[in-house]
Amino acid sequence: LHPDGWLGQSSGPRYVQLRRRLEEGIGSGLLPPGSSLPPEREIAEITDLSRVTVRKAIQELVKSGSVEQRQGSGSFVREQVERVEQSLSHLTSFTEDMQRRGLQTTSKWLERGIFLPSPEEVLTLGLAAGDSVARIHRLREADGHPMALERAALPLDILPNPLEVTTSLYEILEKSGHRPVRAVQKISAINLDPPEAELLGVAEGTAGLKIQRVSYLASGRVAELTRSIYRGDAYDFVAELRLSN
Ligand code: 16G
Repeated sequence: LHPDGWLGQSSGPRYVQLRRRLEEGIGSGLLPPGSSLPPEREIAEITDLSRVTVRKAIQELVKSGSVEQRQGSGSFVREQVERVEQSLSHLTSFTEDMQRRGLQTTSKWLERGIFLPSPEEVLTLGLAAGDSVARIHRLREADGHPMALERAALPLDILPNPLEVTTSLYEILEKSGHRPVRAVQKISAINLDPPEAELLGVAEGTAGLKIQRVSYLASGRVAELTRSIYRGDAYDFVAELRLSN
C-alpha cells in the first residue's frame, strides 16, 4: 500500500479497490500466511480513506476467508490448509488417516456422554425401547488445524463408557472386539452455517461436505451412526472404480 497512487488502475467503490489491493498483496506473498495486516488506522492514513471504508474492505476479506480477525490482536492473513486426499475404498479411522500422513490429531470436545436417543438413532442403531445411547461430538484437528466436526452415536453395549474415548474411538472398539468391518457412507454438499464455520475456522458460507457413516460389525449389527462435516477446502475424496461384469 504505497501512499502514491495505491489505487493504480482500479475502478469501482473504494472499499472494493482496497480489498483488491490487499488480495494482490496476499496472492503475491507480500503479505504471507500468518502475517498481520497493518492496523485499520494505519491503512486509513496511508490510503487517505476513512476507517469505515478500510473496515469494510477487511470485512470482505474475512468473509471470503483470506483474512481472520483475532480478538484484541487484529487481522491476520489466514493460513491455507494443505488438501488431504482421502480414499473411499478402506474403512479407516480419522486417527489412522492422519497418522499415515505424519500428522498429530487432537480433539476439541463438544459433547461426550450417555443420552436419550433420537428417533433416528433408535432406528439406525436398532435400539430397544428405553435404551440410552453413547454420543461423542468433537472437532477433529490435524497438526492443530480444524478438519472436521464429527458426531458419533453408538449403542451402549458397544461403547459402555464414552468418556473413555480421549483420542481414537476405533482403537477402543478394536480393543473390546467391536471394530466395524464394513460401512456405508453418504456424502452431500453443504454451505457451512456460522457456528460450523467458526469451529472449522473458515468463512461463513464456505463449502463443506456432510458425511454420514453407518458402520457394521462382522455379525451384521450396526456399530455406529456418525454424522460429520468436513471442510470442503481441505478434502478430496477418492474412490477406485472397476468395470463390473
Ligand atoms: C472417521 C469416520 C468416523 C469414525 C472415526 C473414528 C468418516 C466420515 N468418519 O472420522 O465414522 O467414528 O473415523 O476415528 O470417515 P478415531 O478412531 O480417530 O476416533
